[in-house]
This record gives sequence, C-alpha cells and structure tokens, in this order.
Amino acid sequence: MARSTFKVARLTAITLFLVFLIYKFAGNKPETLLEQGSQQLDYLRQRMPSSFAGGSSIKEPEDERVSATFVTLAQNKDLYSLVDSVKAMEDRFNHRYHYDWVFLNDKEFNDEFKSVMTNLISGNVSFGVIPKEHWGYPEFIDQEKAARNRKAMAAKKIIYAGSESYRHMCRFESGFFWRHPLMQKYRWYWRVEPGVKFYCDIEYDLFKYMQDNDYKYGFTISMHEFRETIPTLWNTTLEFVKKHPEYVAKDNLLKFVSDDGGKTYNRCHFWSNFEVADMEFWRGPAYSEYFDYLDQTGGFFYERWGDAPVHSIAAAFFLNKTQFHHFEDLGYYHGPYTACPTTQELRRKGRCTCDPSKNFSWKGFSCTTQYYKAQDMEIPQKS
Ligand SMILES: Nc1nc2c(ncn2[C@@H]2O[C@H](COP(=O)(O)OP(=O)(O)O)[C@@H](O)[C@H]2O)c(=O)[nH]1
Ligand SMILES: *[C@@H]1O[C@H](CO)[C@@H](O)[C@H](O)[C@H]1NC(C)=O
Ligand SMILES: *[C@@H]1O[C@H](CO)[C@@H](O)[C@H](O)[C@H]1NC(C)=O
Ligand SMILES: *[C@@H]1O[C@H](CO)[C@@H](O)[C@H](O)[C@H]1NC(C)=O
Ligand SMILES: [Mg+2]
Repeated sequence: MARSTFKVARLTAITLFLVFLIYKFAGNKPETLLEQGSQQLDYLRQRMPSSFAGGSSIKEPEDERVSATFVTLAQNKDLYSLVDSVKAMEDRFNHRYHYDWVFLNDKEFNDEFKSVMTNLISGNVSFGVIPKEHWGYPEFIDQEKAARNRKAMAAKKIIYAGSESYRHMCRFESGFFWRHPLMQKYRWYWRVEPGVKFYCDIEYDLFKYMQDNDYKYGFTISMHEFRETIPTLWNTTLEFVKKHPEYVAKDNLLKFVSDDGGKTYNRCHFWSNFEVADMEFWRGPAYSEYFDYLDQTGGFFYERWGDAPVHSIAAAFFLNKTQFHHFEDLGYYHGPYTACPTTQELRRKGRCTCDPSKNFSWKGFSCTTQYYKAQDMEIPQKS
C-alpha cells in the first residue's frame, strides 16, 4: 500500500516537472507550441501546397476551398460497395474540407441510397438523374450495326463487348458528366467509383493543390488499353488533329500516348476511375469539338471506346505537359490494381495501409514509366 502511494507521488512529481520544462522552453506561447507540432510535417512543407505550410495564422481548411466536388456515377445496387469508398474518403480527406458530392444515375436514386450517403458525407450532397440525351443512342447511330458489332466483339471475348449500358456509360463519362446541371457550379472534380479504396491519409487540399500548381489533370494509375476496343480511335483522332492543328498544345504530352511521333497509339492511358481534373478543359473548345468529332463516327457504339483512352489522348494532345500530375502519394485500389506509395516519406509513418509490394505503377502493363519518360522526369521512388 505505502509503496504504491509513493509510486504515485513520484510519478506526479515527474509529470509536474516535465510540464514545467515544456512551458519554460516553449516560452508559454501558443504559437510556439503549434509550430513545434507542425515541425513533424516538415516534409509536407517541401512537397505540398503553400497553404499548408503556414503556421502563424491558423485558418479553417474550408476558408480556402476551391470550386470542387466529388462525383460518382452509380446505380442503386452499388450502394453497399460504394459506402466503404465514400467513408474512406471522408475519413482520409474530406472530414477536414467538407467538399460536396454529386451522385449521378441514369435512373432515380432510391431513398435508402440517398439517406445513407447524405448521412455519411460532410459536404453538401446532391443526386441527379441523367437526361436521355446524355445516355442513349443519338439518332445517327445505326442500332442494328451496333448490335452486330457487339455480337462479333463478344465472340472474341473482349471485356464488356456485349454490353450496351457499358457503352452508354463510357460515352457519358467521355462527353457529358460535366454538362449535368448539378455539375455546373463546380470547376474541379474528383471521380470516385463503387468498390475503390483509399489507403493513405490525405493531409492537404488536393483540389487547391491542383489549382495552385496550374495542373489540369491528375491521376494515380495508368495502363494499356485493350487493342480490340479501339480499332479506329487513333486514326479518327489524327483526322481531327489534322483539321484543328490550332488545338494541339505546344509542349504537349504526345510521347505518353505514341512511341513513333504520333503515327500509332501505344494504348497508354490514365485509368479514369480515379480522376482529379479541371472541367474547364472538358468544357473548352478543343475537347468539346474533339468529342463531337469522335461521337459522330459512332465509335462509342460500333467499337467500345472507353472514356479513359478518350480523355487521355485528348489531354495528351491539347494540354501542355506541365498541366499533368501523378499523385504518387495516394494509395488507391480499383480492382484488380493498386497504387501504393513505397517509401517511408510517402507512406507518412504508417498513414498508408496498403502493401507496398502490390504497387502496380512500375509493372509491365502500367504506363507510368512511359509517363515519366514523356515528361523527361526522373522516375520517382522506384522500388
Ligand atoms: N447509373 C449507372 N452507372 C453505371 C452503369 N454502368 C456503369 N456505371 C458506373 O460507371 C462507372 C464504371 O463502371 P464499372 O462497372 O465500374 O466499370 P469498370 O470500372 O470499367 O469495370 C462506375 O462508377 C459505375 O457505377 C449503369 O448502367 N448505370
Ligand atoms: C452547403 O450549402 C449551403 C447553402 O448553399 C452553404 O451555406 C453551406 O456552407 C454548404 N456546406 C458546405 C459544407 O459546403
Ligand atoms: C489507320 O491509318 C493507317 C495509315 O493511314 C492505316 O494504315 C490503317 O489501316 C488505319 N487503320 C484503321 C483501323 O483504319
Ligand atoms: C501551353 O503553353 C504555351 C506556352 O508555352 C501557351 O501559349 C499555351 O496557351 C499553353 N496551352 C494550354 C492548353 O494551356
Ligand atoms: Mg469500376
């Protein structure tokens, strides 16, 4: 009894002494204490946006938010594969910023979907139905030809070859999502799909980081497209570019998508289930006219053009290469691939929970090595 009382007294004395020391050396000023705390984040100061580097005037993160929203295209049946993705985004990032979230669907979302998502998300949430003109066959499409081609492609076991809805989805993501009335008030978006995972805490405002650095398109995973889904996409693109040389950026990223100066497509593209990008680019004349040009050929239906190669090829031609950003600091999964930071610096002392050996970025089917070559940049943190 006596011995344990003594122990408690000794502990208390030591604690008091430590508190005294902290106050003495910290000068008892709250700013100094805050600065000490933020020293742990020194590496972020070097890499991350300037807004995060300040220590003297503490602002609520919302004060500096940019015009941005999350956007998810989904169906009611996706609710419970989507909740984990949304919850992870809230826990890892959005609980500090409260960005809005727009859900889009070709049918009405039901009440369960709406209430689950509204309760989960810290920003304003809205639910939109996609207008028929953005999800369906344009009148110039020969639907019998489309059906014949689907059958022929399905016989060759090409992924999603037989699906009509997948083609409507790809065309919508290629040419329409930013035209939805609910998207009009935003400039930046972050696309999130059902079933995706986020493995790292994101401790800076990634939208603001894009805007402050003049980036237009951010990605995590890149890879090669299946050849059979896009037989005429490249030639159609070249026709457009020949008609509109004025849209080709001076310092473009053509080397990412072509190994022979533009003659052929190497099938590299950014995996668009993750995208953080500036809708001003999609809304601008170069991309709008490019999309219309592609659309009138019917390739979204007669072949199976994906929104990923369409976005990537357009960005590679019409943006300067300084306007792209690879988020090497994000841990991300969309089946079957993972992007996972491999260095301690990027893993931020355990705030990434993915297995670094699963990182797809430098594997053969990925195009991220090609991306760094096209940028004339050294490959970072390769392991
Ligand atoms: N509303 C709606 N969303 C769809 C439909 N098909 C796909 N999506 C969404 O479109 C995105 C891509 O579809 P997904 O099935 O994930 O294709 P994958 O990632 O290419 O395998 C996801 O956000 C889906 O929820 C559809 O018929 N209706
Ligand atoms: C949600 O919208 C309301 C009304 O426009 C606005 O006052 C509020 O700040 C918004 N909330 C967030 C988290 O942005
Ligand atoms: C694309 O164009 C090249 C050269 O102009 C031609 O050789 C090739 O057959 C074309 N491919 C298709 C699928 O039209
Ligand atoms: C690309 O950079 C050039 C100057 O180097 C500039 O004139 C042009 O507007 C830029 N293009 C885009 C799409 O921002
Ligand atoms: Mg998906």
